[in-house]
Amino acid sequence: MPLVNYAARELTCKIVYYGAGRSGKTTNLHYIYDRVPNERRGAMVSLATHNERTLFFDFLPLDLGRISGFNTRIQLYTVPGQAYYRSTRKLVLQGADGVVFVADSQRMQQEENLESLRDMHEVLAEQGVDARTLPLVLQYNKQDLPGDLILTPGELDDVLNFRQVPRFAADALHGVGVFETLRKVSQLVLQRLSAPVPAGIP
Ligand SMILES: Nc1nc2c(ncn2[C@@H]2O[C@H](COP(=O)(O)OP(=O)(O)OP(=O)(O)O)[C@@H](O)[C@H]2O)c(=O)[nH]1
Ligand SMILES: [Mg+2]
Repeated sequence: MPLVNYAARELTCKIVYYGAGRSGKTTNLHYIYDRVPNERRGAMVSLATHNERTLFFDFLPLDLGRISGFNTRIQLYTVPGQAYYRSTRKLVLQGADGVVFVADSQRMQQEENLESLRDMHEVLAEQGVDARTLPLVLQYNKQDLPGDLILTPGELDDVLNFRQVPRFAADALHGVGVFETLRKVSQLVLQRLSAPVPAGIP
């Protein structure tokens, strides 16, 4: 759930970039950090190994300004994609208000994408989160690579997009699709906040 401080009229939401190792999660955050004006961003924290694999997580706080009278902040996190960091992924995903699943578009990475998507659903289930209600956006990254190496967005939909959630083709290295993805997931998270509570829920 988002952190709401009614007295100070502040709202903080957590968005997690999930996906297999080397799919491009950290690259998304670097691109965002580089393009957002100074006064709208906090320090980016990256805990990585010497070869730039995420070891614990990346963290980037952004200030969206006033929305409906609340000073609104979003905190972006990435998980470490490598299989053996599952317990860290679980910690980072805890309390997420929205998720961007970054998929590697390369043909040969589809097993890894599926495994990571499965892992995400398992972790959410362990945390008692209904994955169907969590705002989710898919990003088909590395679409800049040669056509014979990658799947098209339509083909990736068949492999990964069972829920038919919003998805964006991207080249995070050059920023294509990066802000579109961020804008969409933020919009879904904020929309959910203002949605009326379903009948029957105390
Ligand atoms: N060609 C291309 N390369 C990309 C793109 N996005 C990321 N990369 C490269 O892919 C590699 C892995 O990117 P990262 O952002 O570190 O991947 P990650 O998902 O954070 O990986 P882990 O931290 O191990 O989970 C790096 O060499 C990036 O430069 C893209 O859109 N196109
Ligand atoms: Mg990373």
